[in-house]
Amino acid sequence: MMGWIDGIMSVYAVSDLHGQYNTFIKGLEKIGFSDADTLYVIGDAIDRGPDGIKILRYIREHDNMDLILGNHEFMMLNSVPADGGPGFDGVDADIWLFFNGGITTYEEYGNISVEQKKTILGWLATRQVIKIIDINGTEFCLTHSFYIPGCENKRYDELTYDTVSHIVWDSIYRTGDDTHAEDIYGNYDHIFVTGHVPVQRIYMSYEGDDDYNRLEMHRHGNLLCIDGGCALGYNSGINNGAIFLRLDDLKEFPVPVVAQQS
Ligand SMILES: [Mn+2]
Repeated sequence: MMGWIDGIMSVYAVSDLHGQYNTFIKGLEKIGFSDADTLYVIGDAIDRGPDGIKILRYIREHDNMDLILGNHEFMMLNSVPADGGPGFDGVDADIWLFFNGGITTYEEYGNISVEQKKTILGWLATRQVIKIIDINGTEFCLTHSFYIPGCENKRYDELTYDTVSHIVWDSIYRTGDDTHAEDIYGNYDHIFVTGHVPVQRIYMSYEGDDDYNRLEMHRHGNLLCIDGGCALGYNSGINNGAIFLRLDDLKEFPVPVVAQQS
């Protein structure tokens, strides 16, 4: 029934890698990821850490991996020219580069060819924002954060800016924030797999737990969050990293952030 018993055909999810390429590769090794498996990266592969573009290219070059758009890829798409040209004059350029750690990605992006830039941007613009997948009869909804019915399996370039913005930014955990959202997940039958807010922050501010060191998936009913806080980087002083989740049996594989070689 479940392929992983024989070492074949498992489906994994991970989110919020935030440029931590070495941690990403270490995680793939830890789960024994093979060509028969599938991996969904549920947004925010880029920014803050140094190797976001490298992660995007790695995902794009593997047929059994895909990216669901996060707010960081959304900001990038709305910052730089879609034709791979120089500069940044999009509506999100300021919040991306100067308030959300996009500058590291922009620097890395500056080192690839115009052709490679166009390829990456074209690929990003055709990624899905909400993805529904069925695994052994269980319906999973993969979204970076929020859910809007009717947007399932739609690509970024098929949705409006405002719709994508709500899906990738709004969160029930960002209390007091202008992207704070209603807890709507219980109204639906899917198991939601999301990222966007580090689990350590949820355990602290939403659960009132003062332990920053839980690199564990957070569950709230049918809403799962697997953002392990790679955004905080290496040597953060807390137990942060990536949480790979095997959807077949909901087994977690936590991977603390490892040092970058560069
Ligand atoms: Mn995010």
